[in-house]
Amino acid sequence: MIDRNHTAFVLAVVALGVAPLGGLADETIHVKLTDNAIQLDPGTANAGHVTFEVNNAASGNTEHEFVVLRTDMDDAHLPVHKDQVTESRFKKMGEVEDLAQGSTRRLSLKLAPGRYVLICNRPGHYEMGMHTSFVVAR
Ligand SMILES: [Cu+2]
Repeated sequence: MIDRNHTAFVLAVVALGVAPLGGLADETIHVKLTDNAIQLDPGTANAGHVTFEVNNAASGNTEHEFVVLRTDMDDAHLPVHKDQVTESRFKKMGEVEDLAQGSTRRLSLKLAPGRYVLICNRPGHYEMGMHTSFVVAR
């Protein structure tokens, strides 16, 4: 009887270790920063720990950055002042700054379900198209 209980206990522990627990997903989003776009693969995530692996794929020797804002706004219609999105109007979740052409950096965030906007806020880059929406599901 003791052996049988022990086996059941071990099996239960193994099952917990294998099964993903709701809300604790750990996902990686590949982010490609081009001169006029931000490309995501995949384009959505589940709530929990999300790691953005951000690559600056600029054609020239251009530094980019990557900013995560929490907002329901359309990513194409954010408030702009002097060629930059007014970040102070939003809840900023995190960012990667001064990313050199060709390099990759990781940004790990704990994200709740909802809508986010991802931008590069180097002067003029948002207006050149460096923005996209990002949805975090439950
Ligand atoms: Cu940029």
